[in-house]
Amino acid sequence: MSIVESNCTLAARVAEIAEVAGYLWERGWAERNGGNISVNVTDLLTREEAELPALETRHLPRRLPAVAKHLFFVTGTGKRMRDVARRPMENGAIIRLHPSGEAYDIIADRIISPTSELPSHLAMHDYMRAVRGENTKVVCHTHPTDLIALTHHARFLQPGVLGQLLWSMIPETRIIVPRGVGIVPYEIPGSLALANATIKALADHDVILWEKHGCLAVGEEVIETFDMIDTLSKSAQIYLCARAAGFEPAGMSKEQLEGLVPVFHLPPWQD
Ligand code: 2HA
Ligand code: ZN
Repeated sequence: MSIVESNCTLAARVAEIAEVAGYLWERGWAERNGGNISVNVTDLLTREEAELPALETRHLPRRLPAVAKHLFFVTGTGKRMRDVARRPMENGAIIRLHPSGEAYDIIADRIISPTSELPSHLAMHDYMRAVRGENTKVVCHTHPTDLIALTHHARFLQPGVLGQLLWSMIPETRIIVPRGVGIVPYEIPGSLALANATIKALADHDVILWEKHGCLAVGEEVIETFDMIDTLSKSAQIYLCARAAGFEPAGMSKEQLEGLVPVFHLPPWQD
């Protein structure tokens, strides 16, 4: 029997992940096996479920003390988001970190190898747990065409430039992504260099763009990470539509952007 058949709280969380996986595919952000999702589910498993025998054990490239003994749902390597949407437990796995934080067990439902980005995701969960506390449970990575296109321009790789531009396209972006976007220069997918640069950027942002690769968002709920990326993508589309129509969009003025801060209780922008 699948673990989600006996645990309706876990089943509800996995259903949310499946729903968002479907959105990533429908948006055209998840070609083939593009993208990956991990969610900390430690609070959702019973003691007996958390102690299920290891189906397989694997070592991690570095010790992650803040998530030792934690449990995660992670999408599988080589798995397609459109398949995660339909059959999440056949395209993802529940893993448990060892008390040492140096290895993990795959415990349910079957041996599905976690995403190639697992060491990066876990390093981010470890960082978030240590720095932000227990509520930031989700890491979602995907390949939004419009946002990736913008990372191909040197001007947008300068700190703050793309974040300000995307904010200035519609008021919602400033409100829904109040900490703006971080930019990480190109690194090999799945590498620790990419993970380390991303963790640095997460100190100031909830959404990070990886040059010529994709987007990564962290949050409390998987739907919240989707909403942030979706809103940024909307801004990118408005910018690109205006450029395709032959003009540079005016963008919201500094005053218009600053007017949102007290109304929506937003953190002010720091250059
Ligand atoms: O999981 O998107 O970055 C496939 C990827 C790697
Ligand atoms: Zn990717």
